[in-house]
Amino acid sequence: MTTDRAQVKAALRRQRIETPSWAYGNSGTRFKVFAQQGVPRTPQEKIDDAAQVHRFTGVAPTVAVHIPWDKVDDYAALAEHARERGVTIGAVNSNVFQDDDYMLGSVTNPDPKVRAKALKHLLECVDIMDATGSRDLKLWFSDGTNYPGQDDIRARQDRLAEALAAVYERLGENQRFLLEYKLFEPAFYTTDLPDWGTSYAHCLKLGPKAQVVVDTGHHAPGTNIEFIVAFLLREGKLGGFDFNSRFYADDDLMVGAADPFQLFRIMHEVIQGGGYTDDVAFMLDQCHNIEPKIPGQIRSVMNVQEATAKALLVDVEALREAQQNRDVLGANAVFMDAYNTDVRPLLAELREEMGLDPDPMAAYARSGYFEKIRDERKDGQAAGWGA
Ligand code: RM4
Ligand code: MN
Repeated sequence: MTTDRAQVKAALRRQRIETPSWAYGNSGTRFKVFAQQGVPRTPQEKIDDAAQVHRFTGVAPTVAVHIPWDKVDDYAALAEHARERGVTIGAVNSNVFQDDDYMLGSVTNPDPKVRAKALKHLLECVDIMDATGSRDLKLWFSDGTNYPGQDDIRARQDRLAEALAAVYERLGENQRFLLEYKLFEPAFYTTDLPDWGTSYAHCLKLGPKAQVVVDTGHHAPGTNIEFIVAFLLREGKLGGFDFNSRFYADDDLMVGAADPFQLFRIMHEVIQGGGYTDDVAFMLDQCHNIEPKIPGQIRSVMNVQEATAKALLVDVEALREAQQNRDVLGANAVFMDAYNTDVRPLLAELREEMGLDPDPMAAYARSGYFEKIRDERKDGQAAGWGA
């Protein structure tokens, strides 16, 4: 391989992976939320835990918040709390899916009063971004219908477009929104933003501050996600990722757990497509229902790093040459050679150069942080989905 090891390490050192505040709280399925020990009770404590992930990996300096799960009186103070812990607040995630009013939709609801309420929340999220200094507003809508004939599919697109235009107008100069899509669930018949094409079409109409976010768990089985990534990057419309993995429907398992090869293929397109910059946000969107949460996040960050390292190791010159020579097997061999490289020693070396422990999982386990939060957070209401 001709790729320079030092260059690969320098690129990995620059990587930024954002962790989600909700990953630190209790979570589960609609069947059961299992309570874990030491779970944060407040947004501040979630940030404290996120800071641990950064402390042991060195590449997770931001934490995404979710409103109203992380509702506080003073967002500037929350941002200050984060800074004191060595991290900053990243994307603000809106939530227009957990209120009784939203049973038939939020911004696409046939009732204009419900639409106005949802829009008000989205605009409030931009106010929060002003206070926290966040660049990105992540918009995910659970809107859709369950039964044919329930509502007018096209009218719902009009309502969606109207709300998005109002949010777009409100964005500040250095702010953007990331429009997320999801194939289905909670709506079972139509979803108003079911795929990247729908998201892309809305974003294209609005302008450069509207970008598509690819949640890796939100596609039909067999979807070629790296193709979507390559296409969106070519169009300058890839705003970021919500990383996770899934075996069936959206289930928010650890990124790289189900299909590390897919993650590598995605990172290859990101790097080749010029997306390995701050303009593309690498966020985790996961829940740790049965595994411990902070180690789950550390493992996830490491999984992204490993896929990235392998993608950086692709011998691009040799790959191009094989492609030009129509050498199908040769090109595939160059690609697979990078994927099959064990990058763990390289990442351990990088961590040592960064003044970190080469083994973040073991270092966290030794740190005593879990025992501390287990004891300190005995009383009070743990954050999470309840149940
Ligand atoms: C959605 C979507 C959003 C996340 C919520 C909690 O399925 O992935 O990004 O904010 O879940
Ligand atoms: Mn998501």
